[in-house]
Amino acid sequence: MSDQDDDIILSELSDDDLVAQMFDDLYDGLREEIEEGVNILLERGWQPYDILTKALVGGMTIVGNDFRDGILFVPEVLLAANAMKGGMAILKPLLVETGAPRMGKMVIGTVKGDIHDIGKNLVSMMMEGAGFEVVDLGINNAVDKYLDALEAEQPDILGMSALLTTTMPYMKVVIDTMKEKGIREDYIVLVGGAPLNEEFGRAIGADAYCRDAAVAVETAKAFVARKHNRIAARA
Ligand code: B1M
Repeated sequence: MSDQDDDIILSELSDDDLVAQMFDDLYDGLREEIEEGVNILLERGWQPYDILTKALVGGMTIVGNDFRDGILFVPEVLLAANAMKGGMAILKPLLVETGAPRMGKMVIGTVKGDIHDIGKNLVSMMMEGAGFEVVDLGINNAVDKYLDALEAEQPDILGMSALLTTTMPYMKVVIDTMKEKGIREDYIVLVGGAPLNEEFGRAIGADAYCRDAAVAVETAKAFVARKHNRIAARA
């Protein structure tokens, strides 16, 4: 974001300035700088979870908002997501070690007959950036592939993506099969993709349609919080 970024020595910045600089570097998709920033914060004794939430997720929230508002575009967001992944790769093993709380878990895949995956990948990256564990099934997923993954992974959320008007009805096949098997209510079902809209999401029995990756993250957070509150109320 700044022309002066070249002159900045990350290790000489105060914690607050370093985090602010990492927001800028994430926005600019500078993976090496993000990795360096994460390592410096770790050396300074920051907890991995604090680095994730305060430096990386904080920065990615700005990217997500500007993407939603049409200020950033797909190539820039992919670069930012790549930089974020660099930081995440350092933190991931440490987060598992320290048992830091996770936001939740999502299984996601593009539906049968559809090979578009750029949007789905963005959603996966943004969800990971927001602290969710994501199991990405890739493209062209038949109903059995989704159901097997639900059983094996026991996620909070099933996410489905479709970019073609000819493939989006397949989402209903998956949801109807979940109903037949009596497992529909066990999962939060979120759907997305350019040809979908809220009305379609409602009509096929999804919990929510997500217009973009930023909305997917916010929707997932809201539904998982609601689920946890329900479980707590029952206990
Ligand atoms: Co295709 N394609 N394509 N294509 N392609 C579209 C979708 C199309 C609208 C282009 C057009 O004609 N204007 C059109 C569909 C028309 C229709 O159905 N009415 C189309 C067509 C026709 C086709 C083929 C049939 C072309 C052909 O072969 N004759 C063919 C189909 C192949 C198949 O799937 N079986 C095809 C192939 C391809 C490529 C392989 C060349 C390539 C895909 C590469 C890839 O994905 N790896 C491609 C591309 C790139 C596009 C366009 C140009 C761009 C899609 C994209 O990546 N957008 C697209 C035109 C367009 O959409 N303007 C088009 C950027 C991405 C970030 O946005 O995917 O919408 P999006 O994801 C967003 C949200 O939708 C949401 O969040 C994302 C991030 O913000 N979201 C979710 C998406 N999934 C979500 C899941 C969630 C939540 C949110 O779950 C929780």
